[in-house]
Amino acid sequence: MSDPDQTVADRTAAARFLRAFRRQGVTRVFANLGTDHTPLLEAAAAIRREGRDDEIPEIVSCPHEFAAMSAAHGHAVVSGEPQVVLVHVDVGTQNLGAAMHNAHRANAPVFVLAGLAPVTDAGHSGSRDHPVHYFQDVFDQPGIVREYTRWSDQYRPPADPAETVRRGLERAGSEPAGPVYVTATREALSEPVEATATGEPRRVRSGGADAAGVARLRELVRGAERPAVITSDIGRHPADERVSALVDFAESAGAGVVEQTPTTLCFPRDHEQHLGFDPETALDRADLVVVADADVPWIPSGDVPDTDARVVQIDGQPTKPAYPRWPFPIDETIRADPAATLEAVSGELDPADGSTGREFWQDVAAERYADARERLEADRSTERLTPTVLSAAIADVVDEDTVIVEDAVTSRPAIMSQIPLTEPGSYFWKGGAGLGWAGGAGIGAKLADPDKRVISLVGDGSYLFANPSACALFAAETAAPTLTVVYDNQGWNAVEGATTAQYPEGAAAEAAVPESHVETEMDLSAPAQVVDAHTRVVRDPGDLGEALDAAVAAVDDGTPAVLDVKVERP
Ligand SMILES: Cc1ncc(C[n+]2csc(CCOP(=O)(O)OP(=O)(O)O)c2C)c(N)n1
Ligand SMILES: [Mg+2]
Repeated sequence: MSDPDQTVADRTAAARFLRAFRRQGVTRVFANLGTDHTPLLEAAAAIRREGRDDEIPEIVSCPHEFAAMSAAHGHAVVSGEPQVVLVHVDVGTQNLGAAMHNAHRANAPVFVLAGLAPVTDAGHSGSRDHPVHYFQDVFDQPGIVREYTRWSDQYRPPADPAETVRRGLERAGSEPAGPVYVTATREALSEPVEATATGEPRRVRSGGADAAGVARLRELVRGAERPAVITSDIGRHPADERVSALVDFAESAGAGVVEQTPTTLCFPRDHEQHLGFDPETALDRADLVVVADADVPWIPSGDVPDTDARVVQIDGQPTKPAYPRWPFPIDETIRADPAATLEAVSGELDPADGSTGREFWQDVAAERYADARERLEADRSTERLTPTVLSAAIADVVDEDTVIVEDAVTSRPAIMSQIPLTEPGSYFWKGGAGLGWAGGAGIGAKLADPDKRVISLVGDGSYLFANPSACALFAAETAAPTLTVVYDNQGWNAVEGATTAQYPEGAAAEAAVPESHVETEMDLSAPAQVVDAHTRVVRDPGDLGEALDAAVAAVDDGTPAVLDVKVERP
């Protein structure tokens, strides 16, 4: 009989999973563990004991699944590489919760591996041996997340897990990218399996438009005086080349650019043709609107879009198969990657043709920049601590190596207008509706690019949704320090705003929507004190500069920092 360690290390399905992940470039598994993972832990330990650590990914223990999934999402969008999350049966899957929704909506490639309850009552080393193995046995565990996955499978021996890994990474990383979900019982993971020849996962993406599509778009652009682009995601990985494709197009076509609920930086936020973050600015004025990589290009309520513009959509998935309804009127559709398509079109434009559009949009943008400055001056002159004042102070500590991870809800407009980020890959937002993303996502972003200074900007609500103590421990354990700034308006301003918008004269508005306010005095930096973090509460605008400088110095020195800044509601 062979050496038992050797058997565990090299022949069990668990070992094959780990080795296959690593062979496909996965260096880290974001794991929240349970009794279903014993074969994986044993295989990893046996392989490491033989000094072959570099054959398997590092298993990073994450104190909460939501944080693990958000970290994987944050890492994936920064690095462009699919990440792996390991969770415990049905309960761990349920704790992925809204982080799964966010990764789905943001097309973040994440391979989720979940244990299943053992299927045997006795007779196998992995058989049930605890009451929880009966509690956790449910009818349709993958159904918990099916809607949010691109693909799902149950691993069954004697198949080689390497093929499950290859297939899952291929479905996660190919367009439309997103989460995949694989289950395995611990008996299955304990089985010895034979290795088979396995290929590489393909990464299939849309290319640019064909010659006819490029020619048609060029003709439309040449015929337009005020073209505009509305985009949410065009600056995604690889950010440098995609952002510069949009900049080249905007400058040569004379197009203004709106970043509509951007998931990342799509266009430099100090550019003289940046029209801001409200699509109406373009829809009201443009004669050609190019919707490029946007899931929700505008809100089609009331009289929006009140536009005479021709609307052209360029998108790899133009009919948006992940949305039950997609009611946006589009005049012409080009199914292609928008960055490659715009690059091809700008190569064929005469920049002189764009001068009318450039001048027109530069005036519009200049007005917007002036409004932002005036607003800041007004708030500063009255010594108010508003989201605008806080954002301007944060802008002072942002440099070209800063990455902003944002989940700040109603403080978002202030952040967007006061922090003039310019670098591709310098900004990320969750892309969906699940609050709490930034806690884990900031850690993932820092792990993906350790030389960057990561600053998470969050609301008091979204900070608490992230399980902040778990995130503080997670950051400490992974040596991934970030600065978190809480825009603490003592409650859920978005809920107050939504209620008063729908019922402006209503009883709830009259009472200032009491359910949206926190009356209890709270120190939101305290949850980070489960580790030796740099923490502080800021109440006075005069203290902002010094507090931010000290927090940044701490983070640059390797200590996570949280500032709870008490702001007025915008
Ligand atoms: C997981 C989750 N639960 C609830 C909501 C509903 N929701 C949307 S905005 C909001 C309030 C957010 O509060 P905060 O982060 O403090 O931002 P503010 O609205 O005060 O700017 C809530 C509860 C959500 N989007 N996600
Ligand atoms: Mg709030």
